[in-house]
Amino acid sequence: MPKQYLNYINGKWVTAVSRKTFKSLNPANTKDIVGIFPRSDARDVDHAVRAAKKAFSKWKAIPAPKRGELLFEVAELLRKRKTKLGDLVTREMGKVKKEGHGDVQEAVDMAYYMAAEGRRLHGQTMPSELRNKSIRTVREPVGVFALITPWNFPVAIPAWKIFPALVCGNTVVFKPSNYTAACAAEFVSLFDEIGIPPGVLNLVHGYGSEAGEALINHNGLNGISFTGSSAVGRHVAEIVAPKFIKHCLEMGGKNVVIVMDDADIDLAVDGCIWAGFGTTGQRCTAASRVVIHKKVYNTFREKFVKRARKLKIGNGLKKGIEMGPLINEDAVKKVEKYIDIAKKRDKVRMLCGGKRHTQGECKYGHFFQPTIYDNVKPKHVIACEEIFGPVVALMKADNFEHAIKIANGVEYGLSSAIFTRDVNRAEYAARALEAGIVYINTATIGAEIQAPFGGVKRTGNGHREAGGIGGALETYTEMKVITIDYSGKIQKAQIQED
Ligand code: UN1
Repeated sequence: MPKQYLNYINGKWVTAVSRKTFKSLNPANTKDIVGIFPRSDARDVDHAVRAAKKAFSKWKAIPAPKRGELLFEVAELLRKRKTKLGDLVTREMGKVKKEGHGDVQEAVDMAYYMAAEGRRLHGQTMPSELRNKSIRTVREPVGVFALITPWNFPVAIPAWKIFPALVCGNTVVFKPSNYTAACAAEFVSLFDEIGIPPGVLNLVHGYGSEAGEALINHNGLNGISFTGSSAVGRHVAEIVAPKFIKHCLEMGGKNVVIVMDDADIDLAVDGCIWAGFGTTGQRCTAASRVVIHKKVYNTFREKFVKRARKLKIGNGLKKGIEMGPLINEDAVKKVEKYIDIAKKRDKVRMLCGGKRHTQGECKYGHFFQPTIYDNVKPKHVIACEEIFGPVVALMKADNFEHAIKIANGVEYGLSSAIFTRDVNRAEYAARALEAGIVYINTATIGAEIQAPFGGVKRTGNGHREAGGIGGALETYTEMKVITIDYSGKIQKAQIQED
């Protein structure tokens, strides 16, 4: 029997008002039902937002180091449950076991990091132009934050948002993807276990079109953080921007790896296999374009295709499997749509893959072969649009400048990488690439949580996740300026006295 899960509102586990439910399935074997969840609507969302609002003043009043200590307890539990929760990530989301465990590890890292931020949360002091007057800044929580997360990092991305939001003194309504609702529920249950005060963290399960839509439309929010597609991100912005509430949007990517003629080719191949086909290409940081210097194009292509063909596809819980399934049937159809466009409209040559993988046990899952295209041009659709699957476009560059031009010729700007042994070129590329993240001699994926994470152009709207000051803490706090004039006079800044 699949496990029955509930919403978590005001410190209690409750059903949806409608009593309706939905299921989440194992994408490697859709006969395996992972869990049954409340299908929430506007009424459940309203209960959760009210609970978060009610809890806010008390939570805000707890000193930040003490809030951090509570989060530290969650970090300890999370670390102890890593194997169990990591296996669940693989079962519900499909990424291979090592990556499932890595997903939880990223959350553990974030938990400890943000718990300790409770003892920092620094402001600044600045000198006044007047005597006997001091100026400083302090960080204050924003209020009730709605956190809407995708399925591709079912524990890590919620952790990126929940830990900084809470340590800064905000209260939260968390709406995870319906595809990875069990991971979200197990994660939230850790906060319940350590006794987080009621209403501080609320979990509402459901569909984006129902619970998600109700949440972004709720008038009780002070902030919202969303990770997902650019289309949905735009919709969120259209709804919340007129209300002037903080909205941090983390969206798509069309990330690039540049391979220069002086690169260590085997290293570059390794990096591109990991960045292109790790997590079955379903990372917003995945490298779906590889721009290769013409002198090494053929060598790289041969080695890369050979490696991709050998990747072992299957249920990620099994030993030796290197690539799991796509998340659902829609994702497979989306990849197939791009394969059709590449063939019929852009007439690009496919080097390998292009089909569903249905051998043996895989017939009950959403598996797809690693797919590589040859000599793709910047105008081709597969070089411009985010596919979110195991599809990589190889592109040829005449020289370094040309490679940078191709790299920057897309509407997204999250992650990027260059393989070269020339330190000057590496530094030049690091400055010239239009992206929030640049890697030198390594893959585009695997950002560490202590660094700010986010992108430019269509990828984001100017906020950063993760990291401390200059990163997530900016999103989850409002800066307040406090000035004390201890001169006993009304001194006038900027005014010249007669
Ligand atoms: C995402 O795909 O939305 O840098 C996040 C990485 C991971 C996070 C990816 N740490 O690939």
